Amino acid sequence: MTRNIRTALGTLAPLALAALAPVARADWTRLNMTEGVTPLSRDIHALHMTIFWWCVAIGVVVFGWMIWSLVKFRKSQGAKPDVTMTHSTKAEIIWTVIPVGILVLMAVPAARTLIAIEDTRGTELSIKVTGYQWKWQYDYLGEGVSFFSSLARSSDEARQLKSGIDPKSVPDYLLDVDNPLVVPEDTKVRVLLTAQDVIHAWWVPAFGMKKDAIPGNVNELWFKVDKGKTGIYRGQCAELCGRDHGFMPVVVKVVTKEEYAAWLAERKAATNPSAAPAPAAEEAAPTVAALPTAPRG
Ligand SMILES: [Cu+2]
Repeated sequence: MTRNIRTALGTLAPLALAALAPVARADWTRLNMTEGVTPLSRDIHALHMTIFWWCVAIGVVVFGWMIWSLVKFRKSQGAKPDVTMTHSTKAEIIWTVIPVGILVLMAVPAARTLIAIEDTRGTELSIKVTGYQWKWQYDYLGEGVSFFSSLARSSDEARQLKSGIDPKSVPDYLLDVDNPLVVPEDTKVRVLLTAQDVIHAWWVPAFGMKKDAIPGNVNELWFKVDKGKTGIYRGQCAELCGRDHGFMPVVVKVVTKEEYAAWLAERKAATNPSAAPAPAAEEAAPTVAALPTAPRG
């Protein structure tokens, strides 16, 4: 019997190793949650890793003990089952108190992070995000700037049935939009989320943030992208919202405060050209540009 097991193991082990070879070469960091580019995303990642290693330790102890017991007290070694034991108060207390203690220890850092996620004090910029089937609308509150953000035309053309366009030839296929959300770095941005038709969810993994956009309801989230982390960040609608759910990506362009001020002034002029004659627009521009660069406490 033992020889049979050894033969089977001898045959299976090389096969298992061969099957695992590509796994060993894989980029494991890509499987994990992203660390992101905001203080919150780093907190969430740290929390995730802490709880992960707690779980690993618990797994090692529980399975280690179990396997050791199976081997040590096997029948072939003369182990006899204890058929008289029906109840042990001591054991029940131990297996209740230890897990409760571990849960309390886990709850402390988790509660701290959850509170930080809800803390929108000190917001510097508020943007209302409205989900539609199947696009996003961004309203810069108090700035009079508002626009829609839809799937980029190159992706939209390629996705049509029998378009003849190879999706692989389209850069950022299904992940690009016509008008990205533009925000400044190192600025606390509050996002107010709602929807016009059905439930959507606004998700940017690098910001560690995902929340439902619900019709008739306003949800809130915030992010503050680290200084020096300018660039394009991509996300998705994360709530199945209908036929084209997969075709309403989120793209956030993070720029410097100066670039943001210039972009906002340009956008305001483009939004309302008749209300702002040329000289007035020129006068207004420096005021707008001065706002985000002003020193903050
Ligand atoms: Cu959706």
